[in-house]
Amino acid sequence: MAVTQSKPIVFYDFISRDPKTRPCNPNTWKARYCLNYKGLAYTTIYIEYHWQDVEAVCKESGIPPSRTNPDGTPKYTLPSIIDPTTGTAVSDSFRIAEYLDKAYPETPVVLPPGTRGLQAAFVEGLFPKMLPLIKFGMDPTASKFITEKSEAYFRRVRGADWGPGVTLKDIYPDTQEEKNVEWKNLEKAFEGIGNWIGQENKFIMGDRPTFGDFALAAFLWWARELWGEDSEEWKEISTRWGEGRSGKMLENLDQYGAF
Ligand SMILES: N[C@@H](CCC(=O)N[C@@H](CS)C(=O)NCC(=O)O)C(=O)O
Repeated sequence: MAVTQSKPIVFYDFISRDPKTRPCNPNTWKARYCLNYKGLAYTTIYIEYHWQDVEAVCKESGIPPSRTNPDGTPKYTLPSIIDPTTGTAVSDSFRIAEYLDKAYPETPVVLPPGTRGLQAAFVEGLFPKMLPLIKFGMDPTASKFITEKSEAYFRRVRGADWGPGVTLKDIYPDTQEEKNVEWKNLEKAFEGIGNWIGQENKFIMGDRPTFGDFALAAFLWWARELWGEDSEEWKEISTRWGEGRSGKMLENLDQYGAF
């Protein structure tokens, strides 16, 4: 299936409420980092979070659903890509990474041969560790990421992820005591991830980043957008915890952070 790219890939990402806010969805960033790292040409189409937009755009463009809803109906999600060079449409960041490695084998590999299972396990293991961050991200005032049109939908589905009838208000640590607990949990989570990777390693596999690093960097990127680059919270995460390894990691990937 190896090809030479002849036309830019079309990459679908979410639009932010404030046009000055950088794209900040942790799932779409995994795919964007892969595209940038591989040096592939692409154009971005920004769409609303609102499911009718995601579903309508995907269906119209022939992008398959990435999974099924609990009721068995197809679920369409971003990131998604369409590659006009091969006529292929792919959804789900991991599948996108696999596709790009296969279609463009001369570009830097993001899932090195023999590491697929480990990469998948790393990304899956990362998610529960990032739950404290996700809770902070459910801040009712942090909807600067989500447009007005998509806000009600975002609140409903993200709440429902935690159980029937759960609202974002229930998830967000809104008392100082809850904040302190989740902040400590987040610090411990980053410490744990640092121990997985090893102090001597820049990235999971050593000197070169791979898909799992992009997944971690995508969460860090989100944290930076959430609190703001100059906030005390971001300074603590990026420069104090783990002797600043998270900040350094994101900096090391800055060269692949174009959007
Ligand atoms: N495992 C998927 C997750 C994709 C996903 O769940 N994307 C969410 C945004 S964070 C989405 O598109 N949601 C649309 C919706 O809920 O309608 C990936 O890595 O691509």
